[in-house]
Amino acid sequence: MFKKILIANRGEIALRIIRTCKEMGIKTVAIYSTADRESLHVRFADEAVCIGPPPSVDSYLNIPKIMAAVEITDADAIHPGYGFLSENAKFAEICQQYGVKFIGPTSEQITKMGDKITAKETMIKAGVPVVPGSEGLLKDVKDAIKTAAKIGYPVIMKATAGGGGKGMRVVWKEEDLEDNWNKAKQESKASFGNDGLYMEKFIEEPRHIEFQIIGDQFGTVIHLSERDCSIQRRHQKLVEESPSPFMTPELRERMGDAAVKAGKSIKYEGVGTIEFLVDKYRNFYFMEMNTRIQVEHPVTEEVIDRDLIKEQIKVAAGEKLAGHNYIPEMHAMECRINAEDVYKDFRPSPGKITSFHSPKGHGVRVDTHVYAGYTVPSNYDSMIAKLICKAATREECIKKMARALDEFIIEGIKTTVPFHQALMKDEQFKLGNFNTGFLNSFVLTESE
Ligand code: MV4
Repeated sequence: MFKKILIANRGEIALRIIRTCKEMGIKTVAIYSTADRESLHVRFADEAVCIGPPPSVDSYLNIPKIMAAVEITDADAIHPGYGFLSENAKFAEICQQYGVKFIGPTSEQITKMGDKITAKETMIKAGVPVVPGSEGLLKDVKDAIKTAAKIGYPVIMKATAGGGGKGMRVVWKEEDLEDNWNKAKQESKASFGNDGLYMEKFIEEPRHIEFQIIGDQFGTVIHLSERDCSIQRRHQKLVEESPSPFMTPELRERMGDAAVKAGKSIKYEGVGTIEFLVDKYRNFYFMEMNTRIQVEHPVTEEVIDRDLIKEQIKVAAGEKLAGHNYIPEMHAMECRINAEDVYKDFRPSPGKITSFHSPKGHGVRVDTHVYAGYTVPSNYDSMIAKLICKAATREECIKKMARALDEFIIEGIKTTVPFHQALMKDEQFKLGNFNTGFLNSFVLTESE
């Protein structure tokens, strides 16, 4: 087992990782930017190294500085968390060259899944269903027009280097194709430095259902059930839950098998997520694979009663997995609490938190790095806490969440708490009638 893990991240996830390391008897090293001096991950780690000024490129994304921190603290592993360098194949490779274990998949696995066309081709070979579409890259606009005619409108163009919604364009009819082609090319060139595009049939009003998987170094891959992440706004997830209200035992069997097949086909090591689009007929299609621990992992932890960070560290250290899948035994839901003004188009609301009280009680978990007196910096993403509730049924879970949200006191900044309070009262949400388009028509009104 590792003796000392350097956590190449900040915020709640850095703290979350430190907690598990402590329980496992592993020493921890925090790295931090000058904006995070007062952060709890710095306080609770055994050692802390300041690696630079607030901008991420000078700190949490700066590989030479991080490797220098590894060197001076003699850490034998790096946990990248999510975001930042967690899906950076180059970083994983540099770690390997340095002889420090990157807690995650191999750089080859990251590269393979990072390129969306390669990922899709890999899934087709593995026998995992994918959305019908172009064979690889579109050559030119003529090829795009021909392919769209073959697939049938509506179609969606996606950047092969994309993901998370960037550089995507939906086209409803042939006369709009050329214009969208040009725009998608420009956008993906500007965002990713790669203007490779591919095309798919556009699935209308899909659900986003993802499977958590974990693989060990001996080729065993299992799934840890699904999460429904359909409640999103501009590709930012706001609520995640498990089980999916749309799931049936039969669908879970089919999707779970596909997710495990996907992982086994690349001998996947570590925790990962297979994202699927699910249409109203319960057809499902591979969308992307995330090769990291995700923000919403606690939802899975609560329904299967396992510490995923612990499992992740164990497989990274070469331990073997027991070979069976897990299915949810409870219902869990997570609300992302962001420092944002929900009445002003969710615009960021950084600043000093003047008072803070987090909800408590049976079945309530809050993962956060903030406290009263903490200043939310404007340099990083706006998530300040995750409120996770669990109960025997979805109905009880929603009631508990509503109660917990009412108990949440955060003053000095605006947060997404009022959004979640309204959502927990929405009849369609309570019935489980939603898809990825749900928030387009969800109206939030400011009441006294
Ligand atoms: C799609 C789609 C419909 N049809 N692909 C958005 C993020 C990126 N990972 C893929 N996305 C989509 N791909 C086909 N063929 C609809 C979306 C989509 C979406 C997916 C998941 C969650 C929220 C979404 C919001 C808008 C569009």
